[in-house]
Amino acid sequence: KILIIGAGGQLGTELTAALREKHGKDAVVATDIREIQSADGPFEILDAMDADRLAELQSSYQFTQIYHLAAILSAKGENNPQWAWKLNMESLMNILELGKNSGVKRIFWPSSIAVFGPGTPRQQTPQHTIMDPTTVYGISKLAGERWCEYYFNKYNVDVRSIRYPGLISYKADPGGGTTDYAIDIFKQGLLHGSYTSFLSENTYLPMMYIDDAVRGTIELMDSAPDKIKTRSSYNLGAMSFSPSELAAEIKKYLPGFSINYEPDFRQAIADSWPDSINDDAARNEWGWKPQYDLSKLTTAMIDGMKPLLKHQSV
Ligand code: VAH
Repeated sequence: KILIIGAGGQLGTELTAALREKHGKDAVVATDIREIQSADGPFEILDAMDADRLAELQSSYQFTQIYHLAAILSAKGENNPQWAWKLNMESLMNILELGKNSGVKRIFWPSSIAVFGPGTPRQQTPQHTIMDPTTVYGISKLAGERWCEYYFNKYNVDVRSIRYPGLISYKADPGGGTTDYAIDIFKQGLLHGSYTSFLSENTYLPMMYIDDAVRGTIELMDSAPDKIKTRSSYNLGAMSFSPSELAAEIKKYLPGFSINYEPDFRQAIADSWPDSINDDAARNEWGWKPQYDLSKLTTAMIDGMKPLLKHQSV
């Protein structure tokens, strides 16, 4: 059985659906800290910081794979750094310990481009480079990467990880990240025809459409262990764009769309992150290849969000 932690989140929602499609509904146990409305299969309440509850679920379901997706993201983390650190680290340590002491065979844990910082080369950021994150989220992801590698080297825990760029999707809301503008812009564009961006017009960030992220994650988890040479976390690239480039693309569908810019504290976070990512290691070691570029992403988002908005009778 497969355990998903944070199944109600932006990534968890779609990864749970994809894994249920692949392995059957009952093979995937969705968990979250609160009930999820559209739980379409086995569901349990789980606070990932509660090691006893985790052990209880492990003994009833005998999980062999875990996807641990619960975390406090970059922007939200800055409002309460101690809490973000506690949640992000304690939950990861609980899962790694479970991997060491139980029948769990494979673990997935997401890292992020937030592990990079102002000292990191911005363009085509290499797999191995300076890492000096400035957010509590980035610090927790960098520390988490070191712990994943440690548990692999020391205890042979088969843990795998991806440094996700900003993930763009419409089925579930994002959880308080710096890249969230690139989702909200579609929603506001469709609803109101305009958007006020909290990042400035030429702020480039690495981004990825959710289908690529889900497919890449499952491909990584399905790869033979000897292919996975990187046990900290893999750089994964797909595209890179700025708010003004995204706005221009949206205008092709919504000709009257307008954007203005009111950068806030998230601008400094974005400025500390890479513009684009070199993902040769993932491509060479387990065959990663993105399928969505900016124009395909825009089409998918507009198509996906239109019915949603009508449904809300806005
Ligand atoms: C964030 N979306 O903005 C996340 C991500 C690329 C960064 O991990 O916090």
